[in-house]
Amino acid sequence: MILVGQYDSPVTRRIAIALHHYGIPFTRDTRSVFGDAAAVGRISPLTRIPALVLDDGEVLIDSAAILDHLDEQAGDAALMPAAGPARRRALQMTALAQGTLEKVAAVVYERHFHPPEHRSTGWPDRCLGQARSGLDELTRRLVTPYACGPALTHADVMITTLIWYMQDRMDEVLSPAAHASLISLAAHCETLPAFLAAAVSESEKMPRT
Ligand SMILES: N[C@@H](CCC(=O)N[C@@H](CS)C(=O)NCC(=O)O)C(=O)O
Repeated sequence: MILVGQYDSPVTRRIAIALHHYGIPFTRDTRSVFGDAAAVGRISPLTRIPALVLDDGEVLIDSAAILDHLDEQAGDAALMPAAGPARRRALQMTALAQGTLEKVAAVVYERHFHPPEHRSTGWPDRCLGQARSGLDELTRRLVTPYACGPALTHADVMITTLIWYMQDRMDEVLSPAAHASLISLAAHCETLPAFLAAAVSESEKMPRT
């Protein structure tokens, strides 16, 4: 199978980490969703990443829907509890982290695509406030050693790729004091083999304006 997308996309990287964690072999298409938009659009109908091209040519889009398929392949090793409160909790923590990413990315895109004189003032502030609330709530709900308890879940993966993105690209609402537990969880996860195997190289970063 082929994973389409660059690893500076936290939702793409989280698919790569799951694939490595499950030991599922894959190759990569690292063309840029911005620089090579036409090529990516021929594979991924919304011209978004990640997309996963299965061996029979079927194309899966959207990280949650892709992980649903991979978790099925992984069976008992899946990074998502099968049912009950544990599953609900892991899904909610993952949703909080992914929702926070969406608000951070909205600010990054606003600044990247609009020159200062055309930028909205209210919208980025609203997004930054929502991102800060997301980080605060994740911090409140976090347990140890992993986000949802004793075992690694997709919530840890999403939190870690989110923290990487914020530290690399836009860390103004990430507080080293208030969000220390998230930062330290991410630092630990980055030392795990599946995360190291999906490290972000300089060539996979969206250009800065
Ligand atoms: N909900 C989607 C979000 C995908 C997404 O927003 N991907 C970004 C990269 S992180 C993208 O492709 N951006 C380009 C665009 O939307 O034009 C998922 O989880 O896969």
